[in-house]
Amino acid sequence: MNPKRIRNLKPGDAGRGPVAYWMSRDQRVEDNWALLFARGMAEDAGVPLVVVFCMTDEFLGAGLRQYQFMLEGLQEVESSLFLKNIPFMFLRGSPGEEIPSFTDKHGIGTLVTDFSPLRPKREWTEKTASKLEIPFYEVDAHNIVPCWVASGKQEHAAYTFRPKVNALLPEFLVEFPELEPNSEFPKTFGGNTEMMLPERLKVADADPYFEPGHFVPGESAALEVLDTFLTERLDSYNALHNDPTKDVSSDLSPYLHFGQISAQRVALEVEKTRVDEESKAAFLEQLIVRRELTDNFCYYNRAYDSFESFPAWAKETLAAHRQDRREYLYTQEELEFAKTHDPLWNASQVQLLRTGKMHGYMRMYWAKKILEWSESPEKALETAIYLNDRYELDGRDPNGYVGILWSIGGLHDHAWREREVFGKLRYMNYSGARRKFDVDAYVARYLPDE
Ligand code: FAD
Ligand code: FO1
Repeated sequence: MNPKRIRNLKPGDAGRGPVAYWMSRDQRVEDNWALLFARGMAEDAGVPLVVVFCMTDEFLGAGLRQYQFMLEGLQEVESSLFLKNIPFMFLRGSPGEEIPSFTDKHGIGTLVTDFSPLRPKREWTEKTASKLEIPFYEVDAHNIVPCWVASGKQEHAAYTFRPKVNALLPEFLVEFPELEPNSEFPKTFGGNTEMMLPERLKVADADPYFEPGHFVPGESAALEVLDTFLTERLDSYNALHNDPTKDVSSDLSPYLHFGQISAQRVALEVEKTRVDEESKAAFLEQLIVRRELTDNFCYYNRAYDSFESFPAWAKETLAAHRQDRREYLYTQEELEFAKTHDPLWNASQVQLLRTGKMHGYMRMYWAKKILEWSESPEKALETAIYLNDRYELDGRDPNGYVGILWSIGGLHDHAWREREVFGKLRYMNYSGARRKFDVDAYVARYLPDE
């Protein structure tokens, strides 16, 4: 595999013990460069491979719906690994403590982990590296073009990032090798802990609105969703993916967020179809350029979820309109339970509460209205992040922080005609939506008695 995908966080000679892959962002067995790299290290050293996952009780506002989705996916990981004689160890607690003690307890000789640009994982990884006495590697198994290869700095917008990524696709958008099994199941790794929900989530009413079942979790379900998308919806993606009444988008985001499917697998399979080039290009633009741009932003900007990270022009124009009268003001509670005057906005919030995935077009409208109906841009940002990360299955993701900063703070966007409250930020409104799609049909689906 391409050595540019790998970074050595802790040099040193590999100990004689097993190789451990600390799985975090990329929760899958197939098409996982971090797992493949760890397997190769174990093969070369003639030692077993073990996979370890550490579950925290809190993660960026995640609730019952996200932990259930993740745990069911991890149960499938455990059984798929078992078929390859690879033990899966499930730990509870803070990874910065639990992972180093796991390596000590089991005499691990080399540690490998996957890559994430978000602060929690970076802190866990930094803490782990400071405690280890063995070599420690990080592999970007999430991006097609490794984040640190695509660009050495925070990119200004998609148009500056796109040529850099596209130039590197021939080198990185390649087929995956098979994952070889362990020769036999290593006896020393027995007695796994139960994969249980965190205590706080066991409260039955933790998530009263959620209708489970819209998205079946796990690696095999993800491949089925991909398959139906390719055969039934990709050909109309270009024309209809911005219409919330036409469900033609891939519905892959929960699986991509939890790493239950590889974006590289998705891109490889899209390329193989005989669908028209326009639809392929429109989809790959989102999957590759837009998505990998968000890792770029979060990686090179640790304050990726704050007002200070808005582009200067946006901070300026929002400040100039700070005192503008807000025609409507809603509390976080009123927004959370879809209690505004706008049936279209309410319908999008109900879609989010019920299914765990709001339509992509509606997310722009949804966030921009939160800016319009909040007392300040900072409050709007806080509310949008809270609601997004509490209810979206694909939340707590670089795509979310960038999507919200694009909508509320003009990130990766440019100035438009100036107006109340928004200043020069791109504006969206109800009549604009009515011109684009059948608003009444979308509202009726989620608010039948409106
Ligand atoms: P498809 O249209 O099928 O796209 C396929 C994949 O391409 C997506 O899964 C995603 O990985 C990527 N993609 C598509 N659109 C974007 C985009 N605008 N930016 C970055 N990547 C994109 N996406 C999340 O994954 N998690 C979030 O929390 C999230 N929050 C958002 C909040 C706001 C305010 C906005 C405007 C966008 C947000 N997005 C988020 C991006 C986008 O809306 C979703 O990725 C998309 O709707 C997921 O549905 P899909 O997989 O069916 O999309
Ligand atoms: N990853 C972990 O390694 N441990 C967790 O406990 C954990 C919880 C979790 C909850 C919600 C969610 O959306 C993701 C979660 N993840 C967890 C995965 C997360 O994407 C990775 O930790 C990334 O490395 C962080 O960027």
